[in-house]
Order: sequence, then C-alpha cells, then structure tokens
Amino acid sequence: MNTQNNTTTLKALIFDVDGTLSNTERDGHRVAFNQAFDEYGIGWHWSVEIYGELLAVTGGKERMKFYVEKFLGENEAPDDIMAKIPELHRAKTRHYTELLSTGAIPLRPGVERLIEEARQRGLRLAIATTTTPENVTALLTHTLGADSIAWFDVIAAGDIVPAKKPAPDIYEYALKAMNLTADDCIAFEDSENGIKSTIAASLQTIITINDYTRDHDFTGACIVLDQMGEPGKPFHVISGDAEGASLLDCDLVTKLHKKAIAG
Ligand code: XBP
Ligand code: MG
Repeated sequence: MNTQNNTTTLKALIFDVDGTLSNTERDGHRVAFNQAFDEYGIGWHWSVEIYGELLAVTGGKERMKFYVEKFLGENEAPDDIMAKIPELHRAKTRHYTELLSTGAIPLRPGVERLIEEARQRGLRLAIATTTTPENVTALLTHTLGADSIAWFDVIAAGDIVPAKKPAPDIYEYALKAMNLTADDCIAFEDSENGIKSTIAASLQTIITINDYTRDHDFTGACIVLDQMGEPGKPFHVISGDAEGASLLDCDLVTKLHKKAIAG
C-alpha cells in the first residue's frame, strides 16, 4: 500500500506464465519431464498427483533436486544424478517446446482478450516467471503468434535471477527493466509461491486459480477468480469484490488496482 500517493495510475500488467497464461503444468511440463526421464532411461514417472506435491518448489532443475532429496530413498537415485540434472533439464525443455509447437496447450480463457485490450489502451506488458525463457517464447509464438514476443517490454524468466519465486527477485527485475515502481503495476498469478513473490515485491495481485492451486492461501490478493472469463463464460469469484463484473477486463483491473493502492 502506498500511503503517500493514492493517485497512482496503472501503467503496466505483469503476468506469470505457468498456470496463469496457460495450464501448462499437468499436461505440459509434467509430460516433458517424464519424456526426458524416459529418454535418459532413469525410470522415474511423475504422476498428476505427485507432480502437485512437487510444485511446492519452483524451477524445473530445483524440482528434480527436491524429488531426489525428499521423495527417493537413500540408494534409489542413479549415480551422479545431481550432476546430470542440467542436461536432463535441457532435454525436458526440448520435449516441452516440441509439445507446445503442436498447439496442444492453449491460453486460458480471457488471457488473449485482456492482453489485446491492454495493448489498445496503451498499458505496458511484462512477464515474470520461473520457467526457462525458451518456454515462454514457444508458448507465446504458438498461441498469440511470433510477433507477440515484442508486445512485452521485458520477459523476465528462469535463471536470470538466482532466487526463484517465492523470492521477489524476478518481479523486482521486471520492475527495474521497465523503470516502474510496484504501485505503477499489477501482477497476475495462480499460486501461493507466486503471490508470496509479488507481495514481497510490494505488488498488488489478481489471482486466477487452477486445479493444482485452488486450495492455496491467497491472503493479500486484490481478488481471487476461477479464470479471467470470456463473453458468455463468466468468471466465478472465489474471494474479493468484482463490482458486478462477469469478466476480467481493463476497467475491472484498473478499479481493483486503484482500490488496493488507496488501501
Ligand atoms: C513455474 C515453475 C516452472 C515450471 C517448469 O512456476 O515452477 O519451473 O514448472 O519450468 P511459476 P522449467 O508459474 O510460479 O513461475 O522446467 O523451465 O523451470
Ligand atoms: Mg504460476
């Protein structure tokens, strides 16, 4: 909350990617991890359920380390597995981007509509995600088209910062790259690690949940919705006040931002 300047106008929208722009985790990243494990003959398989638990840790390389350390017994991991993780992760990224190139993973409802409207209104756009940069480029290219990459002032992704979400670093990096303050912006997230990161970066946050995150703690969000909504496919409000709206458009985003900044 900014107590000194309650007339701050919204200048930019900052989007998380996985789970927010698209439901990439269950049918995208998880599948690609399993393909990489098969390719390397490792014999691991991450079920939908196990993957939900592994999502406690952001970052694919970090997630694999977490699996070895917390899910496998003493002698269950192949020798030198920790040293092989970067290579395994490169294979996973290759499988994931190939999967995206088939068009198998669409954007979530309302995402394209909101981005188009924001561009028409002259709002700036950015991305702040823990996933690998190539994955963001592939998702944007195969959903909004290759030109859409240039719509974003900054695509802050992956190892560009050493500490991934829930640390605030990736959002702070994006703010610095845009030369904006937290109060100039609003963030879009889907997970508890995501909102911990935005709150630590002093950003206001709109949440759209998904099957993996519906039970997360979103204390501090401007609003929690099941999805952004499309004409004829209204969102459902999980918590907060949508002021009678049935889809998330720039008017509602601006109102939510203004109210949150005013405190
Ligand atoms: C997304 C992640 C990512 C992806 C996998 O979290 O944690 O690690 O699951 O991508 P968020 P990589 O939506 O909070 O940014 O394998 O490329 O890391
Ligand atoms: Mg996410």
